Amino acid sequence: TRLILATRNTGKISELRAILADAGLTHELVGADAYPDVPDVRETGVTFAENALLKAHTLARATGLPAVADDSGLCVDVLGGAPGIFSARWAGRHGDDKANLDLLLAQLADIDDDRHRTAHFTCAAALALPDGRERVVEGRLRGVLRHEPTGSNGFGYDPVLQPLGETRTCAELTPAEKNAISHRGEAFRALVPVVRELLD
Ligand code: ITT
Repeated sequence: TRLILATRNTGKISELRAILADAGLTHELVGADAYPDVPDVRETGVTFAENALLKAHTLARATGLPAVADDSGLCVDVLGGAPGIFSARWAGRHGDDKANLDLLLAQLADIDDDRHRTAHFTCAAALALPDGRERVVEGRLRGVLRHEPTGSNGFGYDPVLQPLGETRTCAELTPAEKNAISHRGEAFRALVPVVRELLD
């Protein structure tokens, strides 16, 4: 059966395909771009979980198929958890990774002590069925924020987050290395048994 990936973020889609395939999910995975008539979801929730559920329900209702969604972001301790759910549009324009990253580094420019540059990525992974049933789980990746972007893999804030216990940034890890430890990997590996239980 088909499972909709309720996202238009190409970085997420390629990670999700790998994570879900590695976890043994055999459903045909179709991105939201295959349904251009479905309008962009307004992310009006105040938590990652709420926004992930909004996206999953919108696509499930519109397509009549089960849908999974990812709402994620970077939470910086010294900024009180910002950018958080606003990570994709921190500098203004939605999805401008370069501008978001430059703004974040500028905001942290005066903080030299690594103990005050701690942050984590959070990912909420939601499943929604056309009949309204829903599930949501979360994953986290903790790390420290570098002063300069390094590496060219991944997307978003990957070039500045160095996971705890790593000497490389997320953007220097291979996709498989990142998925093995990432917030997205943790959340979607936890969602797979739930997908199996509800869909099979
Ligand atoms: P969809 O709503 O279509 O899924 P989006 O990019 O708008 O795509 P979000 O609202 O969940 O998705 O925003 C996620 C942002 O958080 C993303 O644009 C990045 O800036 C950041 N982010 C999330 N996961 C990340 C990761 O694994 N590595 C780096 N940055 C990440």
